[in-house]
Amino acid sequence: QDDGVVLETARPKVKPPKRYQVVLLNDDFTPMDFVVDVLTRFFGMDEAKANTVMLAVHTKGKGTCGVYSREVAEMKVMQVNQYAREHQHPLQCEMEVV
Ligand code: NFA
Repeated sequence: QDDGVVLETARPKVKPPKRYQVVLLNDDFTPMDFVVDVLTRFFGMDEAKANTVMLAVHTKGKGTCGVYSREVAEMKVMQVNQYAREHQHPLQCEMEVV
């Protein structure tokens, strides 16, 4: 009888969505406090985590802020770069597929 069960065939064309790392690049001019502000404001980090990530970017040249869907990663990159320009800092944010 009709019990509401629908049998579906597998559709192997459906791929898992790609994930994107949002990365921050080091520069010689952006103040450390501003980078910590960015990391708490846009990436939901607490002060301690933001400090650790900021120092990692400062010493290694680059660092991951988080991993997101393409849409969310694009939005974070836009927001961070706009915020940095508004405050006249050269801080650069990019995304790369993981
Ligand atoms: N290198 C910057 C400074 O010494 C700080 C910084 C850290 C900038 C992380 C950008 C990213 N003021």
